[in-house]
Amino acid sequence: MPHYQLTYLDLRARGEPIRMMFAIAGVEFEDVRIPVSEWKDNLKDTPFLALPMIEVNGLRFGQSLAILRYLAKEFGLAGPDNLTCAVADSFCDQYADFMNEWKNWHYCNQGYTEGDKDDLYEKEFVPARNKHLPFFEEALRQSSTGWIINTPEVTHADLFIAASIESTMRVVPNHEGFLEGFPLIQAHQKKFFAHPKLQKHLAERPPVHY
Ligand SMILES: N[C@@H](CCC(=O)N[C@@H](CS)C(=O)NCC(=O)O)C(=O)O
Repeated sequence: MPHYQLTYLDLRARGEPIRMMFAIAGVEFEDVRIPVSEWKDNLKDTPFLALPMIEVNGLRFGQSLAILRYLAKEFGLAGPDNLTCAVADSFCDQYADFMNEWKNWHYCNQGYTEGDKDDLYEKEFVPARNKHLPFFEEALRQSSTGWIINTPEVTHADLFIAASIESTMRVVPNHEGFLEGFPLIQAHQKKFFAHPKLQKHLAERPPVHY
């Protein structure tokens, strides 16, 4: 088994799906957490001036979804065949597009940038939420297993979407209202967070802001 070292901020956000991947696979990894106050000082050693970054047997690479897909393939959590894996990838990319559409609001809301956070929330976050969440609700409506790609077991798409929704809900002003009108996504959150192999990680992870 390679030595895995994940470097990310002391946040859940883009690092937590990767940490949860290790937890569900039952694989040890080194969890390097950079304090948010030291974020920008630590970017120069990363491949794309951004975190997360993983080091596997001395090789470093970035981009959270590339990391997640690689690990899913290594650990047998990428679906039963390439086509299923590609569909899972498409749902991960779709949620990443969603996050990118409200990034300006998020950075302003967290105090990382200047701006009118209430205006950005109405103009950026709300329309993005109303556009993207129905895609995931519809996928779950078509699933007979309760997992997003209708697989018998969890895939990286379930993991990325459930972990990202959890982080998103911690930053939105109306936490519970975020999933209002999307009962199948709510059920998917419950199913994912009840996964037996996740319980130790959930009990032991630091209680960070998001
Ligand atoms: N698409 C990249 C985005 C990475 C990203 O934006 N990371 C943030 C932290 S969550 C960062 O370090 N940004 C660098 C900066 O803002 O200068 C990924 O998913 O890994």
